[in-house]
Amino acid sequence: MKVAVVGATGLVGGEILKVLAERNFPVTELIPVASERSIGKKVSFKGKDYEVVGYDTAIAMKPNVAIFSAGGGTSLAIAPKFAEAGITVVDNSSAWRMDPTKKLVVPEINASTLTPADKIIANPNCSTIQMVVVLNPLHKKYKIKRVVVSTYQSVTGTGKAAVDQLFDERAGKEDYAKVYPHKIDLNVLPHIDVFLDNGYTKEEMKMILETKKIMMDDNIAVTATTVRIPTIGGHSEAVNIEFENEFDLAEVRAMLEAEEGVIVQDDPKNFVYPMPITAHGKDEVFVGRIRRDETQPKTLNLWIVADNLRKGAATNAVQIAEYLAKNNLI
Ligand code: 2RA
Repeated sequence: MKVAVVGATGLVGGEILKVLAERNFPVTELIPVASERSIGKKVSFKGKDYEVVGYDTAIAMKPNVAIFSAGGGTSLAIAPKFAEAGITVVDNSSAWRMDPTKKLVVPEINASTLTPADKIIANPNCSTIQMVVVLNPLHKKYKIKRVVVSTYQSVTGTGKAAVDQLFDERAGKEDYAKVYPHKIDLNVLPHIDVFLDNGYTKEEMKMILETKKIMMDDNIAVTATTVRIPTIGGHSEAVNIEFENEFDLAEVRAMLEAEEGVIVQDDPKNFVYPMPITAHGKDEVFVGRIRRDETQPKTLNLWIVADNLRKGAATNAVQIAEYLAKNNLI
């Protein structure tokens, strides 16, 4: 497989290269791609250096698949050019996610809907992916009515500049580039992405709308508060789930333990629960603090953590590419 990685010099781009190598994706030719100012830079893949090329050069090289992590604007402008040349695009940005003509894919849930006609496939938002991986088996069994989620999101979700802001503040620098409107070190910002007219942030609306699209059920009510915290290992989420049907706690635990890509870490007496520091660099979604909401029937509380650059971005995108390759769709 000829594989292009568009945005190869970014934080997620670097993670995509690592995941492709770790999972032994059958790469016969790697094409790292970036904007004008990065052309000629080198990226390393499986111990070899590759020179970054521009968009037109990459299209002319006819990769089977192009995994994009280059931002919404670039994706809107460039992904259709790849698609028109017959190259399947897996896109990490928010540009195509809610386009009704594009599939929004978490492989464990809805990869079976993909066909060779899907030339631009959207990778969901990081905080949505880790939540739906856990919600989906529970929805199938007990039918979800409503989800209330609060997130605790890593600065890596904003990108390299945000990680620099955190460490510059921590180092006590006076003069440094600010990505956030406030200090992030020793602080918490109830603000991810832009504020919309309804008072929610775009990140919150992503969680609300993308969940329904991926799980193919508009009746699932979701409300969200998304929060940036000064951590780097991954995103965490406190999730309250109300079901139509009664559940059994032991059965919930057993179902999640059996779920592909999910690891249950739930032994509070021994201080075992998911944390960003232990999820960092891992491909799985970790779930713990599984307990009944004692204030109303048929309602569950749990805590979900995943590395947002892995399952929340690079790993999910590579898993989509793996599905396409395995099923001769590219
Ligand atoms: C964030 N959801 O954490 C974004 C990244 N895709 O800001």
